[in-house]
Amino acid sequence: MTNSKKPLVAILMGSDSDLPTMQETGKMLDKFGIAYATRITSAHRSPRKTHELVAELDRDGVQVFVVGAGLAAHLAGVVASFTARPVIGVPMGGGSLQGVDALYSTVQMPGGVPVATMAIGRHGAKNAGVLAAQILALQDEGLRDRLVAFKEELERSVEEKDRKLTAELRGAAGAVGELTREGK
Ligand code: C2R
Repeated sequence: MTNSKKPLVAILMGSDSDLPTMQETGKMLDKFGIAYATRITSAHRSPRKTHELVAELDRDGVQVFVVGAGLAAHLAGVVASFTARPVIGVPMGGGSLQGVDALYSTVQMPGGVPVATMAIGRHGAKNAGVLAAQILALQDEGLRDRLVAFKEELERSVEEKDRKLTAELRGAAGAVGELTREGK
């Protein structure tokens, strides 16, 4: 998941079990043509490595950190303690508390050390990719254009779903003679 250009985003995660979720972030960054590095590190299990890795990525020019972790998810907060770059946290779902533990651990940062916390799980991971792109787009007009096109694509996809549903209901209405309940 690391492409050949110099990474502008680092996707960090606490374990390989987070990878299926965090791949959603990578997919969005691929879509916008943003280079990124993907690494596993743990504030709990490998604190020294976490410190060194964040310092190294920071030095190498990473602009935004996206950090996924589950359970007592302290990784994003610890990353934020080591860098002045923006940190986006993604709480993993699953576990006995279905990700609510990770959500609270990620979002409840003490003043001075923000972590922009996304939704639990895949939607959060996807949005982390979009938010990272939006941050980078502040300095990159081409990227901003791609984000605008993405918004238009979202709008078109809703239109398409509505058109399809309306056509299906029309078909059904032919059989039952009506389109909406209000029509009764
Ligand atoms: P395993 O699947 O390796 O047992 O990990 C990981 O992000 C993962 O979701 C279970 C969960 O533990 C999380 N983990 C953290 C941290 N390190 C690992 N929350 C940390 O440093 O915050």
